[in-house]
Amino acid sequence: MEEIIKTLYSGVQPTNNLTIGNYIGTLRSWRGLQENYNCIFAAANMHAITVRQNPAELRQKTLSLVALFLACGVNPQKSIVYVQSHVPAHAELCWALNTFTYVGEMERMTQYKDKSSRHADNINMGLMDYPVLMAADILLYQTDLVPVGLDQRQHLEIARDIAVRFNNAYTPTFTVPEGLYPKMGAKIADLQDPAKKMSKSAENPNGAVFLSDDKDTVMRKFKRAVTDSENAVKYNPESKAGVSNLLTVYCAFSGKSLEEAEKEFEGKGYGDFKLAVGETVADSLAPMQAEHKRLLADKAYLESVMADGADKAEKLARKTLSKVYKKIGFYQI
Ligand code: AQP
Repeated sequence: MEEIIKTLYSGVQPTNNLTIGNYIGTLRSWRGLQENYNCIFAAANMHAITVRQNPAELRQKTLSLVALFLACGVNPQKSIVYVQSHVPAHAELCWALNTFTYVGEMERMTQYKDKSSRHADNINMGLMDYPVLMAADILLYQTDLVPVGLDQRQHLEIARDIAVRFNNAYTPTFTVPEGLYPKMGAKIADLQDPAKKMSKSAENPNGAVFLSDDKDTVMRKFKRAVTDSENAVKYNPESKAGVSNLLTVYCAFSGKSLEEAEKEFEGKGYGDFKLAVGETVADSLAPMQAEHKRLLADKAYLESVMADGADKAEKLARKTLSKVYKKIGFYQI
């Protein structure tokens, strides 16, 4: 019997520079996942404009993000890599799914509440509709699995609800997707405020380590990271949030277990510990940064990857969209 390979979808917004939070939460797993799944990876530029962007920067960051996917080990021969706005079906399915989503549900979304308080001068409809567009992204490809960080769990749950609602209103149309959360590092915290998640658009740039940061910057940011007065490198997210976050980052980049890491720093102070975390992160980022730089210099190649990806994504997306249009009663010619 032929084995059915599951479909996996993930996207990242080309907003600002990516952080080690984005990397640990999702990107780093992509290389390995390609071996077992049909993978589709998107630069989610339609999501990015829910917060005002500089057009020239958005274009450049989109290209840079595609290069970063490849620098992280995504193989465009194996996986579909594309830019969201190149596949019009996302906007089209989003519109249809809007009519299966309630305003009250969207108003309750944590990210909507957070972003509307941070961008009070621009609480636009897109910001509120973000989860429906995300549902369209996922459902268009009959996705089984979505590797994301914990901050996206609420949105993934809504995508599942919308899929079930639509399937029940008609006949089974969408695969109901499951979230794939990393066992460790599903929510990397801000280095200056461990109660907050590390974010690309953090107000304090010292709180986030960017994938593009050079070694000096990485070392400085870890040196200044908030810890506690105990001076014991132990994992306890409740009472030692800062140190536990650093331990998580250290393990994610070194491949060591928490027990191994705790043992390694037994009897050592926070100074030595932070130095080791900084060194490990900076040394792991260096080859990826070099590959990213090399790829960015080859715009023609990146554009060919985007065009090929858009082509493949469009074909799959159209198939689902046409099913949806048929079920909801759109006249088709
Ligand atoms: N701190 C985090 N820890 C673990 N995973 C994280 N992700 C984001 N922050 C962390 C995961 O990264 C992926 C891409 O995120 P996104 O581009 O869709 O935007 P986001 O979730 O809104 O991330 P940011 O960094 O906070 O971006 P801005 O500041 O632009 O809103 C997702 O899988 C997310 O779970």
